[in-house]
Amino acid sequence: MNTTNLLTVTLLASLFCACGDNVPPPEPVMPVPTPEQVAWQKMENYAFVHFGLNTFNDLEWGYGDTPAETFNPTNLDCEQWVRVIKAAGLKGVILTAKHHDGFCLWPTKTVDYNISKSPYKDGKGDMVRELSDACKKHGLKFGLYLSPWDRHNAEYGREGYQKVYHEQINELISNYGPLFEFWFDGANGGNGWYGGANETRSIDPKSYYGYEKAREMIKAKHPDAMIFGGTVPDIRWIGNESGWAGETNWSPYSYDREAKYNQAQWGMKDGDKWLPGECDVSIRPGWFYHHREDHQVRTVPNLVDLYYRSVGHNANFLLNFPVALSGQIHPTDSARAVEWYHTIQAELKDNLLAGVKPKASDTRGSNYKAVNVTDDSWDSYWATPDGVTTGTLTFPLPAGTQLNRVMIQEYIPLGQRVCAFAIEVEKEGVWSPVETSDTLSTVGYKRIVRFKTTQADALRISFTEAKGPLCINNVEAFLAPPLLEQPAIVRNAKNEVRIAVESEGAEIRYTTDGTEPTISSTSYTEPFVLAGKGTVKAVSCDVASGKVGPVATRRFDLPASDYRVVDPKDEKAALMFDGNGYTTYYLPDGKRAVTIELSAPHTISGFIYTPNQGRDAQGHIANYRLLIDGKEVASGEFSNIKNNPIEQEIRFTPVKGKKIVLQATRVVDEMKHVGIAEFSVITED
Ligand code: FUL
Repeated sequence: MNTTNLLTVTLLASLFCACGDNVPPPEPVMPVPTPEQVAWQKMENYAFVHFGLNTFNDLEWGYGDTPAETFNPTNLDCEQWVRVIKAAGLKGVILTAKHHDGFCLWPTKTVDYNISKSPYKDGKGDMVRELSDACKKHGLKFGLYLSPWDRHNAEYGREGYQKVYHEQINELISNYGPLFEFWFDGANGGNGWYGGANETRSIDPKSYYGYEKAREMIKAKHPDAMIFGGTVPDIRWIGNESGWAGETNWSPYSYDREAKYNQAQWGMKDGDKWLPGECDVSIRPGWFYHHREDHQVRTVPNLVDLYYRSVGHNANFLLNFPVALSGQIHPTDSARAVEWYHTIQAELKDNLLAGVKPKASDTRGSNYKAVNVTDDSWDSYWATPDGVTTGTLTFPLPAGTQLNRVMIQEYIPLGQRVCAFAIEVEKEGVWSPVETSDTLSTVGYKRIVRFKTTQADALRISFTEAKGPLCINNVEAFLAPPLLEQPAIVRNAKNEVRIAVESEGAEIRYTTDGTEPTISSTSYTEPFVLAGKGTVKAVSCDVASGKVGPVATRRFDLPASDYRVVDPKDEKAALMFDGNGYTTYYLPDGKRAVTIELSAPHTISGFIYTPNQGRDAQGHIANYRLLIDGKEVASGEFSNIKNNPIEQEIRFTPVKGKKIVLQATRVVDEMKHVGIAEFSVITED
């Protein structure tokens, strides 16, 4: 080093000592994320697309024998998908290159059951190519879902399949450019076509698929890609397909430890691996497109709520678009998604803490000052000295500032630390906690707390328990405008209709004649009786501004009083008709069927079965038979009911009858009693 350089270094060092105090950063609290995991977490929101043979055959889980010729989109446009996804603020998209039916959306050399055997582009199509090209063109990240379970492949369950599966991975990772995520879903084994064998095959997912080798292959070509599922993942499934993470949500997790089925929703405080949560959910009830769900697209308030309960709960949000038969995202879905994005942008637009200088109870040194939480840098953070694991940040505000959201972020490269915190506001010299139903426990990458709009002269966040010195890199606060929720409409066992809404200060208007409710429709003040068939539509409204929210529609068929359970004779059976999906009738030990008699014969064209809507409920019917007056009118599978326990609507050729038998031919957890939360028939007269 020459003298000038030496002088410069000495000068710089003395300058650093004069303005900084050279205190080292806190020791990391293990486990910590890799830089790739941090980059992935910063994506926050991205899209899923479920598209394939199921789309054209109105299925959720193809059996493996659906003809390849039925894959025939007439107006396929991957650029339309990408435009919608980008306009909805989503940062990437994951495509179902192969779902459980085994049909490959690219012209794989591994199996014949692929897009080249379909009429699409006369067998010259390649969906993986089309979507990856569109993503490159529009600057969107691209990922792939390759179902390990393959209901088509004759070798599935035997030795030969692993080679095929790995070769499919090899094709996908070699030919379509950078991938940000590779998805192995968890559905495994069971019945299927399997090359014509039509049987049930079970495997041990831990050893059967060779996930360790698959990981090596993927990482060798795509070091940044996050692997979802399998035995050696980088991220974890959040434990439900409803799109939310627990309020307490630790990114650390341990898969090799005994855990409750739903533990993934909360993570593990003492988990030994950094496995951040990903919340997957579909914008419609099903993952694949079904025309009958066109009116069931999630509303904007519902999607906004999910954003707060996923990204705002320290997880990423994976929003699925079931692309329609035309080969495009349905206009309702795209409009909702784009409006959802704009609503969130509007809710979190004006940061009330921007440029505010907070006061900290304690500071590690001049490089870790409290002001780092309101600057624009993600990498600067407020930290407390070693040994200090509690502390407060107080933000002065212009007197009477109104607010209802607080966002907090921890500097996760050093691990997740906060275990408990409190949010208080000062009004005329008095401090009080904000009104929220949230448990204020973990923070992690991002925590957003919603609370009742309050006035404040100052805001205080108290961290009351942490796993090490505090490292907070960002705090923001907002006043989100009121959002009018869609009301919930239910009819109980006494045929009484109740309408409820959660929006702060909102009123409800409704109609029963099929017309769209407006601000001048009947005001809902108390339950009313609907003793026959009918449609109730309701909205919440803000009387002051005259604004109304999204319309909720419920079509009610026969009322509860028209059903009588004749076998088993059990008072509790009435729970099937009480309009409450959380109260469930569990059949007595060994019983697999209920017999119901209608008060009069009707022309019946379908039925609706609702499994228990409670968290982690069991006893869902997986396969069913329905008999009317002794004749079987329908039988089949409620695909994916374990992970996505939504209302199941089954249609059949209309039959006139009175006596109905619903039989469970398979239950998700065979050891459990058969559970029916709600049951109703669809009548045509
Ligand atoms: C699950 C599958 O069984 C569903 O069909 C869907 O693909 C969902 C995202 O993952 O495991």
